[in-house]
Amino acid sequence: MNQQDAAIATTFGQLPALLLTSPDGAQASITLYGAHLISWRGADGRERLFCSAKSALDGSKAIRGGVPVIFPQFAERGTGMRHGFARTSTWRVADQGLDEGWAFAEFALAPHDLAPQHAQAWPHGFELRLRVAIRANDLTMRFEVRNTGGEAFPFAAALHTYFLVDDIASVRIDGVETEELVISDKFDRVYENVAPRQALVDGGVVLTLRQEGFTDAVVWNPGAEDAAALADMADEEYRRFVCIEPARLEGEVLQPGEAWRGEYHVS
Ligand code: TA6
Repeated sequence: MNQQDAAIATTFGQLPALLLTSPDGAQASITLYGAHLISWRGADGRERLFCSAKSALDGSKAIRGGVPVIFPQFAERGTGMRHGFARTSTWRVADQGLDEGWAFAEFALAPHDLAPQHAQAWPHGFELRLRVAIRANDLTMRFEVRNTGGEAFPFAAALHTYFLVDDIASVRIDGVETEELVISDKFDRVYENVAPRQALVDGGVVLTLRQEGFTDAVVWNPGAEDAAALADMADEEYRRFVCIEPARLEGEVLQPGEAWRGEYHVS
């Protein structure tokens, strides 16, 4: 396999995307809209990410599934737009290729890429980078925020990962609470200063999750009632995913010239 075959241009719904393929057969698709990882299959061929059949895939609304990049605000913790503008902005491909068997792509977002209303509402000099790399049954995401302006700014960030599961009722999450976590209904909880290693146990499958830089985590499933109220989710789909999200919810302030980095490793 040569460098060109590791990342090829494709579409997902109506959205331009990159398809990554590693020499050992792992695959991932990332849309430029949101630098949104929407599908990841390890070399074992199994899809690991949920994406709703009802998700908008035309750039009119954030994608419901995969890994939305949350920046510069988490949920409604601030006066800006819910979960920030990164997931609904169109990023650029900054780099792509092969590196020691990893197929990777790196996406960039700066103020000149934003819709004018977002650049006005959040008037800071910044550059975001998201690097997605896959090999064997491993996924690594690296998110970087750089202050390219003249003034400090605070931000929040998260990788709002929708893991595909067989049935939410039989899933176990280790590492976020002192006891193992089982989800039986609507669940939405923030874990500050969480342990950096967690596990998602879904029947015979164990995904190991490791976060660096991200100090917090959020676990979410809407449950039957809230799922029914979501226009971009089919009623029964809540059973098929759980969001486990490495996050930096608050407190991070970047001085001019400084950068912050958060990583998520899943295997
Ligand atoms: O991360 C959990 C959360 O903030 C929930 O409260 C939930 O509503 C979810 O994100 C999805 O938000 P969205 O804006 O994508 O509908």
